[in-house]
Amino acid sequence: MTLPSGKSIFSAIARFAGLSAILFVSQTAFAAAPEPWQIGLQPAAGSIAEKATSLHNLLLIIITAISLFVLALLVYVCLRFREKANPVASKTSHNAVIEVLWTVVPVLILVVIAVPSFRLLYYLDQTKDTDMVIKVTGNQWYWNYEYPDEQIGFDSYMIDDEDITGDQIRLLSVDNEMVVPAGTRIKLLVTGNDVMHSFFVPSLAVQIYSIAGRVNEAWIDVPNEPKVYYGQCNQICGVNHAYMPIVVRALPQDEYDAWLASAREEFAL
Ligand SMILES: [Cu+2]
Repeated sequence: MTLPSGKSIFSAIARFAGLSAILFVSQTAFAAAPEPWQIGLQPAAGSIAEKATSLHNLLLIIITAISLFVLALLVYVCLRFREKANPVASKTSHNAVIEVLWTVVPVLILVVIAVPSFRLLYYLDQTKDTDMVIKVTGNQWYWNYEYPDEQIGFDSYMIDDEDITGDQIRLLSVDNEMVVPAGTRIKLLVTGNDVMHSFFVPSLAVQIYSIAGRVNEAWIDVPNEPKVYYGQCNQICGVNHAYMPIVVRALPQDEYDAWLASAREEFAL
């Protein structure tokens, strides 16, 4: 077997990178789904996800700095105090300055983390300014969506591998999607019928448990562009846990109204 020349490797990498970039842009333009070899979070959609992503980025900087600092200390100690360089060990047992420092500095770091963290928690808690309500019920192994104001409700099952068509995504596409108008804030009332499930849509930064006999409240801020957001059950709930995905489809108001008109006939409660 002959190896390709350096030039052709570079052009192959360049072509691959270009192709990936095109695929990435074309897919993310219409859908928020995981990408092959993705590192990091899915692109943030809506104000909650933007705040969660910026908190994540802040934490990433802080934990990276702490890890590098601890690594540097370890390397320094290993070299400076190894037996050869330091044959007589120090008998020091106390150092007031260092003890104050290693107490105060972590406290300050935790305060820096706590402020944006609590700000986000309280932001998540404000479900009062929402435009509409959807009740989400977790079942073994599918989701059920009810629109109480419209008196409609339907089950949402994953599309099996052999039935996948067109632009449907394996393990993520469903037969009946949770359709919402773009540019709205939606209150979710999440409950369960059997074991625990968890309603999780990464790009919208919503994750909330679905528990029988209890209604958990959350809200999502759907951006003002038509797009499909994919999610999955995030609580191990039995053999088909991996096969109860979530699809939130945001449509422009007129298309949503058209969907609603047909849904009123098909899914009337
Ligand atoms: Cu599950």
